[in-house]
Amino acid sequence: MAAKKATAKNALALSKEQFKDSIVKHLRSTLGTDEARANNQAWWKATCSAVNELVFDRLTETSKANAENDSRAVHYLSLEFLMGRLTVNNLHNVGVFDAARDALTDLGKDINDICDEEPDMALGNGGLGRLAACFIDSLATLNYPAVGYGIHYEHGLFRQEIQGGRQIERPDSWREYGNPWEICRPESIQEVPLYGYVETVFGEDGKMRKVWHAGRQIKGVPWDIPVVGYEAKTVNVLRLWESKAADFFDWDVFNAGGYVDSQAEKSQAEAVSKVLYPNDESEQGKELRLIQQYFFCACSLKDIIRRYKRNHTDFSQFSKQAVIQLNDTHPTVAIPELMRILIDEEGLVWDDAWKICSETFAYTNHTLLPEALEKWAVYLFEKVLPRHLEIIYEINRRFLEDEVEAKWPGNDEMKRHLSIIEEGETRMVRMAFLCVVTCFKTNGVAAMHSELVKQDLFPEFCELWPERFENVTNGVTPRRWLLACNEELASMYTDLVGDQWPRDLTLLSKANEFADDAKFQKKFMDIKHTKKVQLAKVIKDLCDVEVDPNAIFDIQIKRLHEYKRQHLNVLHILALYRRLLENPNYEMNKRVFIFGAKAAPGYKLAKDIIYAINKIADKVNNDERIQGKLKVVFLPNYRVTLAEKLFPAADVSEQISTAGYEASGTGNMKFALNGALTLGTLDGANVEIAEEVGDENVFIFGLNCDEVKALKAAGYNPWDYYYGNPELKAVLDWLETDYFTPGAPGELASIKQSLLEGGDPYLCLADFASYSEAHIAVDKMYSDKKGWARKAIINSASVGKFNSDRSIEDYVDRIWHLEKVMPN
Ligand code: TH1
Repeated sequence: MAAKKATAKNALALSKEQFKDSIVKHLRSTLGTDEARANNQAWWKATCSAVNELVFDRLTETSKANAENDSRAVHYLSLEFLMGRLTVNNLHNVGVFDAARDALTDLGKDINDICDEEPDMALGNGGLGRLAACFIDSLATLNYPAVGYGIHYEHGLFRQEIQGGRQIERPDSWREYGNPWEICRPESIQEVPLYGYVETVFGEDGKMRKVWHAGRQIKGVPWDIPVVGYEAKTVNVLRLWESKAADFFDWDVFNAGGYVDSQAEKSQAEAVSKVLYPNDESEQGKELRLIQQYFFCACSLKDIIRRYKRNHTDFSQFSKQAVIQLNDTHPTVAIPELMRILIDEEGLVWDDAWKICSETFAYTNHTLLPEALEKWAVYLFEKVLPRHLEIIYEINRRFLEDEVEAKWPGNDEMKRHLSIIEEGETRMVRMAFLCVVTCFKTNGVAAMHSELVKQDLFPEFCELWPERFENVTNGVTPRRWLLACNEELASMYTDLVGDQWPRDLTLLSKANEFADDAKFQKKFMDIKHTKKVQLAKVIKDLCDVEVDPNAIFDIQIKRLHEYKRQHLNVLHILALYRRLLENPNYEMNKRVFIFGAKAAPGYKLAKDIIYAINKIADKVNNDERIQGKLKVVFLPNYRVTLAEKLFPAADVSEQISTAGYEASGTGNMKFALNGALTLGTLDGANVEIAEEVGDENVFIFGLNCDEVKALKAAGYNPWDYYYGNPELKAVLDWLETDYFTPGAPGELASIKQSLLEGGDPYLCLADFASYSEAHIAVDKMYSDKKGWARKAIINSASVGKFNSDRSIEDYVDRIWHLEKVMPN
């Protein structure tokens, strides 16, 4: 025991005794209870309040330093921030985790039980939202002036229950009983107009002006969440907007005697920030979603401008002071909104306003999937944001008549092709085009993805403006994804390389020198075993399935989507099961296949795949003939807090998307960092992970991106693979029987159908044989204990590049050009 720990240093750090006093004081004076009566919830809140004495102080110092320096800042606009829990992370970053743990122990409490009281802040769907959370952590750690802007959803991503094997969605209520981390800022409330019409008026000077007469007004109430950088020098804010009925509106109706009507108005206004849309990478075109987007963009821009105006009387310095990063196209409406403010409210002429916008906004693209590329119906825009539609038309007119005409003179087909407005039965606004036309930079999120963004998504734009396109490979914060979630491995690394690795993750490469050292290997694999024992207990509690910690833990955790191919994993599990049934002596290491995934509520096939996994798990786990060699586990309600228990316990990381479809992936990085070996396609950041850790330390299989394109172009026929591979045919046919759903044949048939009649759009059948062989290689390799340990160590030691601090420094160098500000 008593291994050294990487502990953030902080001059303000509390001793154990001070921490104890502070917790007890807050139990009494903040929570209105005492040590004898307090429940764990109260203990948790008192602990948070004790840390907040430090955190809020740093928050104030940081905003003072930024105001005094009048520093350039990045504003990260995102509809999603998947923060997870904050307590353990903040304790680590402030550098008082040990003091808090010991204080609570003295007070008769286990810090794990206390921290388990915290609900996840699940204000995001998956990778895109979690990336935003890692980025604001890194921005604070690196002392960059930054504000995250988003929506204060009352309900985050739904809680998933599994009933009879099927997903049921339950509302998430993360702040039902109050959240000690957030601060309401009524002094910064903003008003947001909606609907109505546009009037053209001529001033006395003869100049034409546009006046938007809104049909409704709602107000945005900001809630600030402190973002504590490592060692807590800088504490930035995440500012989340909650929608409320505008005061005057209530009063008007109320005075007219319409008390009930005013309540209806109120609930309409409050609906805007009520719930996060649960669709990952599929766009739905719902009016409320457009209003959500506009609502938070309008509030955020007003906030940015208010802060700018404290030190400036005109807009000439605006784009020097502020850069606005659009996290995918979801906040694109901020572009016409800034144009509207500058022209209609501030009186700038078009060209000046346009110059400011095109120097202020930058856009990150996160996907190439057609169904995720946002388009809004023109009629919807016209109804909700009539003035913004006019502005978009004008942006488009100038773009087509000036830029496109100059490059491709007289080419009307090219104009149609590149127009921000898509013609057709329902005319649509193409949000990604609006971004690329406006923004000074457009970036993809992994090297391969950024190339595809240029070649496949925006080839003509890239011809027009090659200098606008960048890559910034994603990253993950080592504070949450190693220091906080894997204490054991974290302290082993601190013993080895000192306590600076949570900042500079490339320091871990020192462990490569010990990859063949028997003692080091044993220590490393003992930790892996410990984490597997801990996970086995979680699995027992949640699923009532016994799993052997000596088995290979093979994990696929991510949103459920056909392109991510959880069903390819399922087909292989069925093949293994069949082999075991046919040959009880089939040689293999014990294997546990673990899944965690939420399906979008309206995504039928995704839900069917969850059902199939659960039904197959029931059968396999209770089949004595296979002597426990194979187990299948579906963990319900996958979320950040569960992820923190899964990454450290994994042997194999399943990253099996069809090549060309996963923009980056970030789970792949967390797995490797914690010593799991990637079993994956050459897709997204897998490519760069393989580069860093070496091809011999990953299991790559399947078609590459060019081969996928070529096969599709040649006319892919899944039936060829069905008839050509008897094992594949057998497992697909199995899905149609009632073997896994006794008495109800056909319940799993939709999967087979999508893969045959449905044309297998993601080429599961084409990659099956190669995937199956890769699994045999995994199994063989695992039998060589030393060989496996060596590879696990090399993986963990070699992924320093995927620190989100590195991603942020890339954004700063290539796009944001910020300077660090050191608060006092
Ligand atoms: C994800 C990408 O699928 C993933 O590959 C990437 O690592 C991650 O973003 C972070 O860059 C995306 N999530 C969403 C969610 C929505 C729309 C598009 C994407 S792309 C709602």
